[in-house]
Amino acid sequence: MVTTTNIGEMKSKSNLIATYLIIGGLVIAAMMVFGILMLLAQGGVLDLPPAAFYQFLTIHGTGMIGGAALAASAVMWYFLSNYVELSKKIFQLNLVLSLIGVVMVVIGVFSFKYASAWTFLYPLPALSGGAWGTTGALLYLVGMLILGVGFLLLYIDTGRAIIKKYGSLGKGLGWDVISGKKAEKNAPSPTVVASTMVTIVNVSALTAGATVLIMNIINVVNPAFTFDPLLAKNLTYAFGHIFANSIIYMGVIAVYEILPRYTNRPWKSNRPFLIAWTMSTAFTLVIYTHHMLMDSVMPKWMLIMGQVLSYANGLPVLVITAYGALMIVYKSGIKWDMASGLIFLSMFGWVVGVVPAIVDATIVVNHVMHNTKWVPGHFHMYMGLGAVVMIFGFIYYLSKIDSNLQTNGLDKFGFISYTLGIISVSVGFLISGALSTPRRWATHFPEWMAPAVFGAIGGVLAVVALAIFIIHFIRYTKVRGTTGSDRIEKKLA
Ligand code: HEM
Ligand SMILES: [Cu+2]
Repeated sequence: MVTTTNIGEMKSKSNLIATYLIIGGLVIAAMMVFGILMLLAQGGVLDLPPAAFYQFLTIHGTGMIGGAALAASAVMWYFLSNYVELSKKIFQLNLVLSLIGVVMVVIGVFSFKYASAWTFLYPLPALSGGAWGTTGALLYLVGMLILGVGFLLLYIDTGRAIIKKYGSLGKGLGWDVISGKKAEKNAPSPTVVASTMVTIVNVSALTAGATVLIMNIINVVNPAFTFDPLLAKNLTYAFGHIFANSIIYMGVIAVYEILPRYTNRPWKSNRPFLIAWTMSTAFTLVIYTHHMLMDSVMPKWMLIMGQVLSYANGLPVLVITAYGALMIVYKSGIKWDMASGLIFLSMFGWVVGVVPAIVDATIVVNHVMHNTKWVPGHFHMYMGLGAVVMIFGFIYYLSKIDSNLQTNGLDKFGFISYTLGIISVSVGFLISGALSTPRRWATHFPEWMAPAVFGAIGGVLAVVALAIFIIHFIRYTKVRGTTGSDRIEKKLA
């Protein structure tokens, strides 16, 4: 029953969701501009001092991961709150802490020249060779800590709510169904399963991240305090790898929720689905060691494990989701519009982006491709054409079910322009990688320049498209609530 109080509650919930999405979208768009400027500099078109390039690199990496995680957490929160009781206060607090963190990071990078890249690898924050000082490092590190604490609180809350409803996180992953104690038809929904996975991996990631940030902060304040660089690197990549990965696992909830509404077919958690998610939970936690392959002092078994499991990491969930998406759409008479189109595109981007990642995880290839632009090549594909497209699909979905706002030819143009744009950015990187162009170099030899310029043109297409998506969404927030919620399902199928 829809009462006036829960209409008010729904409105304020979707206000908060909209704020998350608009901020996330604007951050991603702004970071794309820095991406384009970096490519133009590498392509020899723009005369950018190397120090500025590294500041751009730092803000781009930090802002993309932060902005996309923020928006993706709104997707997760929106759907998860239909199953469990989440705290709106915590969700608000996370937004406030994120904004404080972002402001500090931006000031640290642009006013105080901080440029360690978003990986802030110890002891770089304290040892800049004069490129930046203590203030810049502290602003950045403390800003990241505040951001991290906000997200940590959010995932502690999702964990609390899941445990309260389902009994334990294991049950949230459906372990009692896997073991046969509970019938498949009573399994937790895909949204709950994915949210449980994200809760587990991100609480671990953020705890590791907070630990190493605090150690770095003490080291910056008092350089006499040092700690084991190998431990620091492990903690840093445990944080960075897992947190960045979790974006796609939050975004995929949009796929699980939106495709069934468009096809009138349920997306059920069956046993293979649950097993795949449990496998990906375990793998995601341990494979950050693929960032340590050059650290010969690491225990060999850890490196081998990292290498082998990296192949397998996202694969179970990817395969089960891609297959599920194809099955649910097949002969369903689905209506293709912006939301369903973007959701389908995101599956394509994810699958295609994983292929060069798997190629790179092969040791013989890794010997050649390691630290070349091949690496940003694959992650721009599955982040740019996969993870964030799930978010864009969600914003078109929301504006469709909750208003009478129509999409038009401009939105379609945006769809095509975005697809071509990100493919060009990624292909530009992959070609650079194949030419053995190193990643993270401000200056390129002339023979490395052409793919960078090509990528920059693709970047412009992508940023124009994203502007169209954001304008559509902002227009929606102005006319929100012009459709009754009871008409929702009819409108889609
Ligand atoms: C218009 C779209 C984009 C352009 C033009 C672009 C451009 C770039 C460039 C030039 C680099 C540095 C490459 C190098 O190592 O030499 C980079 C790195 C990176 N980008 Fe993007 N990017 C775009 C979209 C995205 C998106 C959508 C994400 C994630 C959501 C993302 C995340 C990252 C990350 C994490 C790095 C690594 C930073 C580092 O090495 O520290 N980018 N990007
Ligand atoms: Cu990784």
